[in-house]
Amino acid sequence: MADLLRLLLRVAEKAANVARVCRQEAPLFQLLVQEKTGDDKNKKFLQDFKTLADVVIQEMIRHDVGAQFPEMVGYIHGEESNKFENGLGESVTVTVCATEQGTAALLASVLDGDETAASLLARAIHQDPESTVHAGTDGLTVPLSPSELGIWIDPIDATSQYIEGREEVLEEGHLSPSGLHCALVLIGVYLRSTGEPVMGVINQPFNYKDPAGGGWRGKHFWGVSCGAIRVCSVSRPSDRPDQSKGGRAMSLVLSSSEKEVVKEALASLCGPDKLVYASGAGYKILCVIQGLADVYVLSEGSTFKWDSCAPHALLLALGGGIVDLNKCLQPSSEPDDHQAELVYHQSNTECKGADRWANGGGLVAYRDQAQLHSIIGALRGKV
Ligand code: 2IP
Ligand code: CA
Repeated sequence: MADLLRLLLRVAEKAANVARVCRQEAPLFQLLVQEKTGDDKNKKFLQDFKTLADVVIQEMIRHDVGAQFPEMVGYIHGEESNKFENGLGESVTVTVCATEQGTAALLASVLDGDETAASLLARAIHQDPESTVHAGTDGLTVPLSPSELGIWIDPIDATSQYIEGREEVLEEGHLSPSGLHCALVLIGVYLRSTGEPVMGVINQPFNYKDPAGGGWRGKHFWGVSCGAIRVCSVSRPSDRPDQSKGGRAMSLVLSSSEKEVVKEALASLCGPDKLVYASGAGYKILCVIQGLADVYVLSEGSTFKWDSCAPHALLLALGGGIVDLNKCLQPSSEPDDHQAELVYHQSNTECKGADRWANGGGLVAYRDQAQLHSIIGALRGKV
């Protein structure tokens, strides 16, 4: 299934292009912002944003993966519903058509006849990205077949940062709490039978802005975790000289909306200056993957399967993982209990709308088991 990995890297790059094109055209960007309603609303925000870019990217990934791997059609899920309402109150189902012209015509009906915007978008969707060499994917063998796999897509995670659009210059080795770089394209692959994540691709569309006016460049990350095969485009922390743990207190990344009681318990474990806050569930997990933070703790059920599946595969490939915090806090839970790792194949049947796919017990994303155990120890009986 190394073919699937290469395809996902290519579609994620296409997705990043679409995300960049949508921001480049200011009037187009205004048109794209819509509010979510009803059960699909992420209860965390008073007002959540749904962009046409999100829907279009998700459908493009679904289309491209389904074309190469027909066995996966029906198992490609995402955050967004592809029903879109235009300014006239008409409901349009957004799909990617066989031709660029067909897609442009469909998009024009969503964009109230704005053909310029529709053609721009359709071009980005149908254009193949410049062929890039994905180091490490050649010669990789993944013993899986498409009929065993399902996919979770988050077309743009941290939509609020994407919409706000603040530009930050990223400093090597440092976590930058908010801004456009927090927006990520996340594509995760899981085993239908067990729900275990096996492959993940992350694309950061706004990683670097050319100071000479050449626009934004993205960056991608990938990982495979399948039995004994554990490969990641990011090197293991132990292989990075600057990341050795010798005497260094662990650093934690949290959501700015984290509960006081959790912050207090964690501050007494590693010191208040070791708690940092950042936007985007995917970006926070990426910080753990990159070693910019050791652990991400979230006590609430405000993330979803599409937020965590892709980065979870990278963490597994690095020897870490993502566990359900509530499960770990149960008195019966044993350290090293793999039952607590998040899985991706079953919905919370008692919930409605997006909450059916929430990581309802909160989570801890970690690279190091020992650090996970200290976090659980510090939170037990307090949350
Ligand atoms: C959101 C986004 C938010 C995050 C939330 C996710 O996804 O990543 O930033 O909240 O959990 O579901 P926070 O930043 O407080 O961690 P989206 O932007 O795709 O809705
Ligand atoms: Ca998300």
